[in-house]
Amino acid sequence: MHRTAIYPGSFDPVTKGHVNIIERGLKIFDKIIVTILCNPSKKSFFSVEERTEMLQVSLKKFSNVEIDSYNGLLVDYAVKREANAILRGMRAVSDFEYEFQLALMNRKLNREIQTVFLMTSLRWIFTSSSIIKEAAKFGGDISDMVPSVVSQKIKEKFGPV
Ligand code: COD
Repeated sequence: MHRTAIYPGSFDPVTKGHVNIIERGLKIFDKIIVTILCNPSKKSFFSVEERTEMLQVSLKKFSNVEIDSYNGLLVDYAVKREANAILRGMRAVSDFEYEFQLALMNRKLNREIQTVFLMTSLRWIFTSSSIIKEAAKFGGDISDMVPSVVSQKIKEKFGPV
């Protein structure tokens, strides 16, 4: 059986923490579709086009990863793409409550699609797109926490880091 997972997120921007989850996910799934969706509680910094481009460059070494974006419900998208699972990453206990709510709501909306959680590598436990943007805004060096294309793009937006 061919197993496809959707890895959904804001990816605003993609970080090495996200890449770590994708690498781990590829040990379980034959294909991962990394999909940019709208999180209504977050105001996006990069456009969908910019985020797509950063994901494409950062993930080009993986042949069985596809990048996409969707405007709507995650479970509808998963059905449309005939995916078996939703892949999510866990950093710390602080992620748990939100991830739990999201997984249970998605299960209520569609009982067939399972959510699979993978733990990040210890190295990326404090890495988040939000903290990276905050540090970069005030001149902090975030270059080792994001793929080089992201570091470059952030420099263009905020000036040298
Ligand atoms: N290490 C490991 N995992 C990480 C790291 C890290 N350093 N950083 C982030 N992650 C994980 C996150 O825990 C998450 O699992 C995933 O990577 C993506 O993270 P984000 O922050 O880019 O994405 P989110 O959490 O904003 O994504 C939320 C969605 C966009 C998926 C959600 O809002 C959604 O599904 N929207 C569409 C509407 C919908 O269907 N909503 C749900 C039902 S109401």
